[in-house]
Amino acid sequence: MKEQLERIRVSALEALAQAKESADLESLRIKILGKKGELTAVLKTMGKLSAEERPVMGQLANSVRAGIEEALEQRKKELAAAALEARLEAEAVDVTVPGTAPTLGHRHPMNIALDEVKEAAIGMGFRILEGPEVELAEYNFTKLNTEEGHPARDWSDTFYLKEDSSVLLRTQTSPMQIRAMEAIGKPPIRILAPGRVFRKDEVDATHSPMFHQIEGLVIDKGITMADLKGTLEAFVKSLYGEDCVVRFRPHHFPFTEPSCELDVQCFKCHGAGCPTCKGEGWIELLGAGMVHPKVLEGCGIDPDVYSGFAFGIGLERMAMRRFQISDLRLIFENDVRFLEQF
Ligand code: 2NL
Repeated sequence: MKEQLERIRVSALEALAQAKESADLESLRIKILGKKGELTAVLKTMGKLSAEERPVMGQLANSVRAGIEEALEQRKKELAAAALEARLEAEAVDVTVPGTAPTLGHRHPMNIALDEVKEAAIGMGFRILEGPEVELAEYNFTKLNTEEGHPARDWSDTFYLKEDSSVLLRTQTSPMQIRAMEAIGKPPIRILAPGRVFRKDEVDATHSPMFHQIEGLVIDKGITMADLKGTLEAFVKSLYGEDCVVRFRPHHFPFTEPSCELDVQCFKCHGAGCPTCKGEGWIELLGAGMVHPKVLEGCGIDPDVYSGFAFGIGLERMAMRRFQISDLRLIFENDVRFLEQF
C-alpha cells in the first residue's frame, strides 16, 4: 500500500506540474481525490490492514492527500498568474505610439463668403431671415411690380411648378422681403435674406440654374438715397477694407425707383484696368435702389409715410472674386481637391 500511495503522489505531482489550464486541474482533482478517485480507492482498502499498519498508512495517506491538495492550490495560483500576464500582454496599449490625427473639414468657400456678408450686416443692425424656395408668382413677381407679360416671367426663364404659372421656384430672394414686410407690418425694418434662387440657364463658366442671392431691405420714416449710399459704402468697406473705393451707376429694376449698381474699384490695378477687372478698372458688386412706392403699398406700408432702400448681391460672384475662382462650376462640383484649397 505504501508503494501505491507513493506512486499516486509522484504521478499526481507530475501531472499537476504539466497541467496547462485550470480545467485540467479540476479534472485531475476529480481523478485523484474525487469519490471515485485513485487515492479514495486506496483508502477504501484500509480495512484490510492490520491494526498496527492502519495508523501508519492512515498518516501517510493524509500526508499524500495534503501534499496533492497543496500542489493543486499552488498550480492553480501559477496558472491564474500566467493567464493574467498573458491577458495584460495581449491587451497592452502603448500610450507612447503617436495618434492618428482626425482629418478636420472646413466651411465651403460659399459659406465663408456668406458668413462674411452676414457678419457685416449683423454689425449694422440687420436681422437674417430665410424663406421658402417654392414661391407664389404673386410674391416672386406681382408684388415686386413685375406684372404679367413682363419678360422675366417667361416660361423659358423661370421654373414653373404649375400649368397656370401661379407657383414657381423663386428667381430672386425678394419674395422673402415681401413676406417679411407683410409679417412685420410696421417699420422700422432692417433685414437680410440670403438663399438659393433658380433660373432656366444652361450651365457654363458664369451661369447655373441654381445660384445664391443675398438681399437687404431697410424701411423707415425718412430713408433717402443718401442712406442707401452711406449704408452700402460702409457695408462694402467692412467687407473689403476701409481703403476700398466705390461708385454708383444708374440702372433699372422693376421694384426700385431710382435704381443703381455699385462698383468697387479694382483692388489689383486701382482703376487703371487689368485682366481681373477686364480692363474696366471697376468691378460690379451689387444692385440696389429705393423701394418702389407700388411695392410698399402692396405690402400695406404707406409710401407717403415710409420709404426704404433694398440691395441684392450675387453670392457666387462674390465668392469667385474673394477666392479668385475662374469657373462657377467648380463651386458646385464638390471636388475635394478644389475645396481643400480654402
Ligand atoms: C441684383 C439686384 C436687387 C432688390 C434687389 C428689392 C426687394 C424688395 C423691394 C425692392 Cl422687397 N427691391 N430687392 C432691389 C434692387 C436690386 O438686386 O443685381 N441682385 C443680384
